Amino acid sequence: MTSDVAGGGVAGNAWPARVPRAPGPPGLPDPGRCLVMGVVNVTPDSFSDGGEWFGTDVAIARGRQLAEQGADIVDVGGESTRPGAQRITAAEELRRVIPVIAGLASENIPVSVDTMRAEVAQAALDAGARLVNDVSGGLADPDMPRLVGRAGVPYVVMHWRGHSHRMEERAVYADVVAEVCQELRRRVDAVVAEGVDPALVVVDPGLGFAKRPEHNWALLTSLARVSSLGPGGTAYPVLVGASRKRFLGRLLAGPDGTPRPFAGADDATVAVTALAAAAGAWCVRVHEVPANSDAVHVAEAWRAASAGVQVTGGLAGAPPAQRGR
Ligand code: PMM
Repeated sequence: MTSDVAGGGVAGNAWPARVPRAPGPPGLPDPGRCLVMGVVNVTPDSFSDGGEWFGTDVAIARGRQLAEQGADIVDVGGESTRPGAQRITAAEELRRVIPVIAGLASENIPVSVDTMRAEVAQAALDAGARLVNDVSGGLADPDMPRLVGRAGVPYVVMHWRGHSHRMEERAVYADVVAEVCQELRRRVDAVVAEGVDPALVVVDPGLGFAKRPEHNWALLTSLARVSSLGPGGTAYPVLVGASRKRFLGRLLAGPDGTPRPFAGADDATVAVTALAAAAGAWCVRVHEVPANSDAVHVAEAWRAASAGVQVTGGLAGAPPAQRGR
């Protein structure tokens, strides 16, 4: 099976395979499908998994497990970004994430660091991280873009309108897709002006960050527009972080309107993963890897078959843990 969508003859109704997937940045895995980024939040208070992996050994074990389950990248973060969260100090963030990153990197697991601080990003890169995932897109720490530019590593630039304690009041848009694209393009231009190589930029619509449910859905169905922010509409790879977010819990609310708790949103996350991967996302950031990994394989087969490529094989490239499931 090949995922070269541009190659095969395109079948009649090829939705959504006509949407190309922008190539990923060099230095990261490239299995020819949407990547799966597994999340390890080394925090006591993250919305979706707060406290579960709060401790170096348990966090390393979780990261290793995610990689064995098929995560292409393990994303390690030490600061909660849930709505309303207060910031922690840089010293505390370093204490939480650096030993975990060093432990996973020493096992040759591709690691990204989820941080808004240049100081933490630098220490993480020194400890072996290969990608900087900055939910503020370089806005929270003015030193970040220069540091990433000098380091020459891939950089996730997410759409962001401010720290968590002010996030909800900033979720106001007349045309969310147009405004997010415009603000994201400005951030990409700014980080490139500070020395980041455009070939290393990944963009992210920032689902749930100053976004109401309707904003998240509009962005999810406009990934091609979010991607095409480069000069002349050239495409950047897109990362999608929908996993366990509150808009899924609200979608699945009970008859009395009570949102489904986050852990009950894993199946809905898998559905979003399949749709986003089929629509050309470069990577999905998820808390539970096995089912999401299966979903990206299904999506890749869908894309290939929609493009007229015969799909005969099974899960080529899937981790051993998943074969035969
Ligand atoms: N979401 C969270 C944290 N980091 N990084 C990127 N690039 N995109 C996201 O959507 C994103 C992120 C918050 O989710 P969590 O607290 O459940 O991990």
